[in-house]
Amino acid sequence: MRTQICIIGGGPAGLFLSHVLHAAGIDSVIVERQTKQHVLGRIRAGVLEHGTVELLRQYSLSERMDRDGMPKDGTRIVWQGKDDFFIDTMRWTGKRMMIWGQTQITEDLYAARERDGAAIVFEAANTTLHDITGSPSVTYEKDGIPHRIDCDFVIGCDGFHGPSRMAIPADIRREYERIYPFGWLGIMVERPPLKELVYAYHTDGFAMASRRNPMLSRYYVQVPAADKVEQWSDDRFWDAFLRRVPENMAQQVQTGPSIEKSIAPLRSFVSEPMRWGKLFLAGDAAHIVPPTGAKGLNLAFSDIFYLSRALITHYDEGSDHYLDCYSEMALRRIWAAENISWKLTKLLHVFPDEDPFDQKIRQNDYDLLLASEEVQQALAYEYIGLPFED
Ligand code: RFL
Ligand code: PHB
Repeated sequence: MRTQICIIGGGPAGLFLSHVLHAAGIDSVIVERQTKQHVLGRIRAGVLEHGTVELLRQYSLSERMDRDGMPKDGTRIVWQGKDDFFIDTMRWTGKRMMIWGQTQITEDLYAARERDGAAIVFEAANTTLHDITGSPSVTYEKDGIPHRIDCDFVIGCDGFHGPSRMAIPADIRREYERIYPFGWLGIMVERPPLKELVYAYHTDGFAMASRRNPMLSRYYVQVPAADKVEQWSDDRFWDAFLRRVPENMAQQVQTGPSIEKSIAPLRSFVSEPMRWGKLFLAGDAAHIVPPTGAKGLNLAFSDIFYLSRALITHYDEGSDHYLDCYSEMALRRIWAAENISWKLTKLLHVFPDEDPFDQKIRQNDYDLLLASEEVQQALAYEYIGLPFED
């Protein structure tokens, strides 16, 4: 088989790229390791930056989001069961975010790609990249039969564990990483959510309240990295959660049985550069943020904004200007997201090895936030996400 662009990975990054390229008349094939049901079954992101919302609108992917999504103008931080503070993104940036699940975005992307007759291979095994600096191709096996796709470019949208990043020689890759000694235990509950998104700092650990729709709530608590889901009954989860938020808030939480429960490890990671020869990386394949800033999915979309523009300019105008600066441009936004995600993680989580000095610094960071409008404005600016560059 031959195509212009071979995309490895049918998550949000790969699907959105193939959708945008199709709108510009550029051919692509997506090679995905899992079944579609598996991809749609992952429960992940929930908060979209203003820029992501606008991108979805621009590419006619927003009908359900604009109908059923919940506009969001900030996030509440509660502190040791009492003081609270609102990251007022609307006041300081004039921009509106949206609570809308990654699952629904992925469903809409699959529906759009299938409507447009996309080529998507599911359950592809042993996906391998070849001749990346010459005439690239991708091979895989499906039902035990080997296949090969020749292409102009390979785009690695295959998440943190995929083969694309590893196809870049080790002496070219520079990797920056921080692994946190805790994870987030998340549950989904069929009960009305709290009115606002809440991040809670407590000496027991971080907790958070979010939602997916008026009858579906999403809650998280910080747990030690080695914990297993089986150690956390629903009762234990609710005990931990309710202790970490103020009493008046705890009274408003409608608890119930979980319909999903999972633990996500926390990690910060960036691999540079995001290009090697005719291979380009996008989304979690190149970078991971801890979920505290709600940035991961948004970064996947902003990478695709830059990369699709670069590929379209290559085919339409014969210019490689944007391809040549893709990695540098995307990385500026990625490092800003790494920075705010790390800062919020440090502010809101308990580290097992922290000492009284660390605790004083954390308290001072929070006090400064309460006291200074300049600090509040800076946080809102970072939280809403940087604008895209021309
Ligand atoms: P994905 O979604 O991991 O998709 C990669 C796809 O590649 C496939 N793949 C392969 N295909 C072929 N051959 C192989 N060898 C392959 N290996 C892998 C995989 O099966 C998969 O389908 O990466 P992508 O597209 O870059 O999207 C990134 C986002 O999924 C991720 O950044 C977000 O979910 C992060 N995230 C959040 N981001 C936000 O912007 N806002 C949030 O509120 C938010 N909350 C979260 C989150 C992530 C979480 N977890 C579980 C890590 C909350 C949580 C708890
Ligand atoms: C979520 O709704 O799952 C969510 C919201 C905000 C975050 C992380 C996750 O920072």
